[in-house]
Amino acid sequence: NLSRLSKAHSQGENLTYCPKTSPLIVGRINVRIHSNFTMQELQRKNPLVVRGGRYRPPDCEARHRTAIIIPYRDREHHLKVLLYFLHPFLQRQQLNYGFYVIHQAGNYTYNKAKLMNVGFREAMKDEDWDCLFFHDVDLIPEDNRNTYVCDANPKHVSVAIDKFGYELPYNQVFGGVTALSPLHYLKMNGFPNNYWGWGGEDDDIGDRVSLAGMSISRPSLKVGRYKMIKHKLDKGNNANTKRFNLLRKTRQTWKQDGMNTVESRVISREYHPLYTNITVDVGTKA
Ligand code: UD2
Ligand code: MN
Repeated sequence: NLSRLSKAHSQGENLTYCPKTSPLIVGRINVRIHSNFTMQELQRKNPLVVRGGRYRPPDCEARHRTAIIIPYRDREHHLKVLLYFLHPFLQRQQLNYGFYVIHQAGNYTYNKAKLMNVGFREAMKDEDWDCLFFHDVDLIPEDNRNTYVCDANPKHVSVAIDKFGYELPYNQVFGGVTALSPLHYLKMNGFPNNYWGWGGEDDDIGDRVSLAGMSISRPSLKVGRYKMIKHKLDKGNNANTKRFNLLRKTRQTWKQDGMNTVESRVISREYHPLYTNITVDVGTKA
């Protein structure tokens, strides 16, 4: 009886834990990118998702609390498609989850990694998440056995993307979708704040993982499969020509630049039915 169960939930009664492996998980998903539906229809398809894009399984206590953190600006179509696929995907894994869109205000050069630092800080204000999934808005998972939970080490999740022929493009790659626990995140001082424009920040983050004495874990190519929605380079996100110089210095800079120095101003926090939108002013290059 669903109404009794959700009542039990809201009253904080003890539900028993969900099984270790969710019986609802389906394997391979046939991802066909389209957006001929309205946001209202999408909400109706996800009746148990509550304000701000939060969800808990109705009939058992989730074993994992995962925040999805999406760096964002001007990708409305991609966000709609991602919401369409990711909500049911996560519900089938019986997770307690929250969906955060971190939107860079203004037209100044994009700074993805700094947005992620803000996303981490803001998400942790809401809940004691045990895992954070940093997730490009244009990557759609194709296998439901790719569980959105953390490993003992920082996890690079998007190992097999259609764009790269479903193979790892290079060994140290750490872009796309990654999963870190709050402890992992703080241990490596979060992400760099000084990468403006496209590229490099993902490799810096990968370097931080090893500089902080951790290693990269990965799912199998069979399960860590994604489709990237086709796109061109965005306005305001030209290739960062300084990236090679910055990358040479990560070893010297990672402790002085990161989560401990992120300066930004949250302009608004909006609780949409299927996600929380945080609009933030990340400033400009020094
Ligand atoms: C790669 C990485 C990505 C990032 C980027 C370099 C993979 C699979 N992905 O993606 O994680 O390291 O290179 O910076 O390796 N975004 C917006 N609006 C913008 C610009 C960016 O929303 O105007 C967000 C959005 O979530 C997007 C992400 O930033 O998915 C990465 O940007 P991209 O998709 O242009 O970069 P891409 O595909 O080369
Ligand atoms: Mn992309």
